[in-house]
Amino acid sequence: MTAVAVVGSQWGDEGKGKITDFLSKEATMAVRSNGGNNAGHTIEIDGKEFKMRLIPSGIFAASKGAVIGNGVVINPEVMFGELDNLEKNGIDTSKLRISNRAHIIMPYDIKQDEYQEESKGANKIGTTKNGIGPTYMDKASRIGIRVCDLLEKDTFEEKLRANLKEKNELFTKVYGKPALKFEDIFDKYYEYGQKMKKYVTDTSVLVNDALDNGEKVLFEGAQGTMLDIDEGTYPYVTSSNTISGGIASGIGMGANRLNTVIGVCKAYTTRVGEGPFPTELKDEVGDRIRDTAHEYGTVTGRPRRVGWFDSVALRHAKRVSGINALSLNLLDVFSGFDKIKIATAYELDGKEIDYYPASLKELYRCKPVYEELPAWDEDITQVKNYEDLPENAKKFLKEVERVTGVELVTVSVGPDREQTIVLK
Ligand code: 2SA
Ligand code: MG
Repeated sequence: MTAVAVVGSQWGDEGKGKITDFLSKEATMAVRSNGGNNAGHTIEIDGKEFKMRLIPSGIFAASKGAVIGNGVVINPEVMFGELDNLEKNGIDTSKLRISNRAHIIMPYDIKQDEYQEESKGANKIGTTKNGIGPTYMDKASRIGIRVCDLLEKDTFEEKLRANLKEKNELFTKVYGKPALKFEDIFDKYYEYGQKMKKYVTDTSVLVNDALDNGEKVLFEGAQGTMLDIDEGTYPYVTSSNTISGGIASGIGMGANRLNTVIGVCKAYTTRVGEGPFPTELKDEVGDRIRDTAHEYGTVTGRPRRVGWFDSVALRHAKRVSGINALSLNLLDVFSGFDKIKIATAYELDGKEIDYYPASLKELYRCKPVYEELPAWDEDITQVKNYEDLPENAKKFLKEVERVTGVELVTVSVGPDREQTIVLK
């Protein structure tokens, strides 16, 4: 198998970094195709922790390149910060490749994200305030600044002047905020472009060539299916396609190229930010899961909302992303629990349904239909083989496979690389 994608199958933070790290050792190329520094996972290498938000975590192992594809939005300051940190720790960063078609997160995009959220008040999305949404807005409105534009001084100047005119109008007239100055942005960002130059190429060619040569390429998804701009809980979503289809467009490759799509999930569900969450637990059970699993955001530090495993959402994710393998994390959290619940369907206005409603109002009226499974007392954090798991843990995993219709490939029982049970 040459092309393996890792995608989140819930609302992000599923622990994609772990399986990505695991698979990246075999891959010669690691690729990111959506989102920006709203993503993030922590990778541990030789006892050192690296917080990766933009650079593919495959940078540590991939011999042929760590690729930032055209579908990614780049904050150059964050990127160079990450690069500096890697270099300081002796990691070879020369394999980084950046798409000439990727869009740049500009200072006005970050401001716009902040002002938009502020003005929405109670209806805010709860974004990471990294300027992700406004950058994709610029892209869709065809005023975005791409990497290749940053490299042409006159093009960049022209676009920046035009954009600032428009954005400042919005900032001052609609939001009552100060205007941004051309001089404060131009030189700094042109410099970023010059610094970026050595990494810039047509990454679509690079990735397609690697696939044509039979190389193993790992596609690192960011966020999760339920945050997808088309298939997620709109408008409480991020602004990119987080589903596997987003990989094809975010790289410039055929949709038929992926062999395996691994969906990553937790043994329960979490969500940060606002929006519907049918299986949410607002009680002491939820608090217990949050405390046991340290469910606080890596990017914003916000406490994550916690709920039971939702197979309706999982089956939705399986369908829209073509998930054909499942990687489950944080099974160990349920040691010492009395029971575990799995939502098998929703009840909407007295009727049982088996699909994810598009309407937010309907979603808010959905009540999960649960089945209950007994938990276990044993500490399972040192278990290495499936056979050695407590019977009830095995039953839970079997049930996850049954209700999702996808086979598990890995199960994680702790944060360490070693604490992974490989099933297939
Ligand atoms: P934004 O900033 O425009 O993308 O925010 C829109 C909504 O999307 C949510 N969001 C996320 N939720 C969970 N995880 C995210 N990213 C990382 C991941 C998290 C991490 O990929 O796993 O590990 O640090 C992520 N990114 C965006 C956000 O809360 C808003 O609800
Ligand atoms: Mg994450």
